[in-house]
Amino acid sequence: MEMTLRYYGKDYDTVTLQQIRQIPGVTGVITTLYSKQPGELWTREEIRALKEEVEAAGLHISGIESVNISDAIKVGGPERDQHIANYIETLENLGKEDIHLVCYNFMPVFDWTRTELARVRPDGSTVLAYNQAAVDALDPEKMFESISGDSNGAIMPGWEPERMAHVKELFEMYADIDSEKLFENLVYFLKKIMPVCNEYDIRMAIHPDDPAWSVFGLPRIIINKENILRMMKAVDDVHNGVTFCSGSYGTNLENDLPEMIRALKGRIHFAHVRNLKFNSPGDFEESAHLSSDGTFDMYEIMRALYETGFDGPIRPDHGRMIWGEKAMPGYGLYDRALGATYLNGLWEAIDKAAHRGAPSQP
Ligand SMILES: [Mn+2]
Repeated sequence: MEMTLRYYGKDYDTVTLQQIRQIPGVTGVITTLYSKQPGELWTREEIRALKEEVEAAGLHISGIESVNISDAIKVGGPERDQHIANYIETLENLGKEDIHLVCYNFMPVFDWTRTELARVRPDGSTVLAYNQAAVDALDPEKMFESISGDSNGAIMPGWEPERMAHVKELFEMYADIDSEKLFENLVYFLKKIMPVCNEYDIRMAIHPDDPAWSVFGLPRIIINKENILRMMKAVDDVHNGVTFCSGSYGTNLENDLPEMIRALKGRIHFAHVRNLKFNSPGDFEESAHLSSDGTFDMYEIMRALYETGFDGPIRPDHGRMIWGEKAMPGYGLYDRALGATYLNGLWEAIDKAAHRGAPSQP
């Protein structure tokens, strides 16, 4: 296991690589070329420049989050094969630069969905939150306005203004796409990219849909154990794996997170570990990482990762906004650093307990 932090690049992130370098136990970053549009090619020179920037700060690139999938690939539109060709060439360029992990998602139109980006908690911190009744009352085309108005000026991943300006057309593109069709298009994409993933040993790690159910009538497929197992079986290659995001799968309380981790053993290439606090099944907020602040048992989640031999990067996921910090909602420095430190502490305790009683080395 390697502890990492997400980094959006110097032009977009309020957190610097130098700050990340000072979080105890964090040795890598999960990053991206944030200005790239889905479907666009990443050149080797651009990737190398990003890598050099990270390495100059004494860190390394542990993986990419994300190389985004275009809507043409998701709906099987006319530009699909060209976009897949660009994706393959991007993977080849990443492989040549010794980067072997790519996180992506296959969510239609909207990436993650939250109804509040700054809900105030009793301690004065602010957090992202979701309320189903608020979603049900909302016109999806107004969703972007409500998100962008509250983002501290940041461009939220998956909510890029260029795409959201065409949200009506996006909905029309998906009019005939049900969950079966979306699944077929995912399998089509995975089959096309597996040869290059094998050649360069690139582990693809699909991020779950968040929340893990259909919103605004759009299909969502990466939501539970059954669907992921189906996806892995359809393209049965170790390079076709998953990002285990506790905060996304955990939005559905029927998902037993430690049990899912055990069922996906060997195919979890990357983990986002965070807690949620449920106020009711349709209302949750992104609490501190600590078990006692939320609904999940973080010790059991980390223990399941440990016991299944997980050896990929973990990152604390969204954090609360605390201590007066102004940053992209969910992506401040302070609470994510606390999260990383807490998760490292759990891991150390689990590791030491596992070795207790084992014969001591001479
Ligand atoms: Mn996540």
